[in-house]
Amino acid sequence: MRAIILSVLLVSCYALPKHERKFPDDFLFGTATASYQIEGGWNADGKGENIWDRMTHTRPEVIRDLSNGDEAADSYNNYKRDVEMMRELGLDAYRFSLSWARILPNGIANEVNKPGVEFYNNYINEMLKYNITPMVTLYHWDLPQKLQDLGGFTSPLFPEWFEDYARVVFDSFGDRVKHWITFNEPREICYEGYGSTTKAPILNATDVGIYLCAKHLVLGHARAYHAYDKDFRASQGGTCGITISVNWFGPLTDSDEDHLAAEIRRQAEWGLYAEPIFSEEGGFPKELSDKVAQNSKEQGYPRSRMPEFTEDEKEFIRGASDFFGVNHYTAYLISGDEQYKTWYPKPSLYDDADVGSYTPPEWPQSASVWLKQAPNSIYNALTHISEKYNYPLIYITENGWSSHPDSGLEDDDRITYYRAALNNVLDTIEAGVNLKGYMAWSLMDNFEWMEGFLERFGLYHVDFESAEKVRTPRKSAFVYKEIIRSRMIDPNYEPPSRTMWIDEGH
Ligand code: PNW
Repeated sequence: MRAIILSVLLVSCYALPKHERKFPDDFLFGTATASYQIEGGWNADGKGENIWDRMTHTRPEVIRDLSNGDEAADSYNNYKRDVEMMRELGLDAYRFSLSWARILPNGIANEVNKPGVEFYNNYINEMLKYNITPMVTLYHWDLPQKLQDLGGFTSPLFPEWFEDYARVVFDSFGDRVKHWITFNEPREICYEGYGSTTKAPILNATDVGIYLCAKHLVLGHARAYHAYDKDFRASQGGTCGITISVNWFGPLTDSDEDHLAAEIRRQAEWGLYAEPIFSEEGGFPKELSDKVAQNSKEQGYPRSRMPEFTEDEKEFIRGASDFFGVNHYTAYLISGDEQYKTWYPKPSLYDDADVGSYTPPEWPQSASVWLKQAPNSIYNALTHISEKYNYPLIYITENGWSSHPDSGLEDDDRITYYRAALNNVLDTIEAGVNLKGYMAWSLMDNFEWMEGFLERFGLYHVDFESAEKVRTPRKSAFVYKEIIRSRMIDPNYEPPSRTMWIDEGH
């Protein structure tokens, strides 16, 4: 009997050659962008100042090419062209973010900026005209400066500011938007923005910044989720989740030491934000919080640098998400061995974690130092979080590859990356992961934060020198279009020409 089952299994696994496997019909294929990276119009029509406006205007030297997002790809004026590109690709969905200060110039919900709301209405309505499902992120890193002046994410008032903003947003767009993402990448907000100098507001409060931010961010997420659940879901019928960056952190060797090191690194990278929301127990991850408590004591702090949640808060946060949004790009191999450790400020997150990391030199390198093409990393990351958190609904809300600005339109390295990633997505679905969508980062080249315009992630090239910010499809755009159309990955597909078209029905 077992032999029969085994051979049936083998036959069904091997029945389809890899390149004939299909994505399910209801699988959402999309692309992603973020407000500050594409919109421009930094002070147009009543928009308030945000932390990226402030930082790039007062500290231009922190951006590698001294640029800023004042104009970016000018989607504020080019939104119809953006939607035309979505139609060219044949997208099912488009993920974009709202600029908080464009809607609430002071951050506080006392005054709504009508033209800001109007802009997003136009963007959304234009997508819906062509059956493109909007997936909307409320916060992709552009905090209103006024709220930063009051402490931003370190303020215990942050959760209520965020809930107030979320209510305005649900109220304004929720009749048409059914996929809400509260925050994009808590790690990048909290560690990079508050615990180091790699994102605005470059606070560099290495000891407590990240942990204070993590607590208030997670509480803010839960407040927005419950507001939606209680007051909007019944009439609007949508879903609300969060997007966390989940790269894969596996053990370098099979030793117990490396397994433990990898677990601690995962807690430091994404467990801090996922554990309170998706775990049964709730609260911050145990091993890491024990380490921080112990270190804090030795360092003379009167209490742990990592704050705690009350039991009521834990209860409020636990389960407060309809799906797990995953941004995934790469992998690292983690070790407890001293030879792999590097220097980190003391005290800080990575000093607390105290593990080393390694990436094999043979993994292909993109234009971004941190981004290499790692084998099987989507499968490893997604099966891991599925097992850990009882198979939540997952969307990959970002995945993509960067090239150099002068690398042209023939982006075969990006095509190789996407094909490998999407084959790995199919492996992941076959393994039983409840994965329902994939958003490529990015629809078009955009302002890549501290790297300015020096790293390009677009399926479409953008000519930032031109007044119209002309968009031109790269070869990868044609390949992605064919994957979406056929729901298959043909390893040999060559676009017949480089002239774009819109298929009937799009
Ligand atoms: C994401 N990492 O950031 C952001 O959501 C986007 O805004 C950004 O443009 C895109 O990825 C490309 O950088 C990340 O170090 C930044 O692994 C860093 C990492 C991952 C994602």
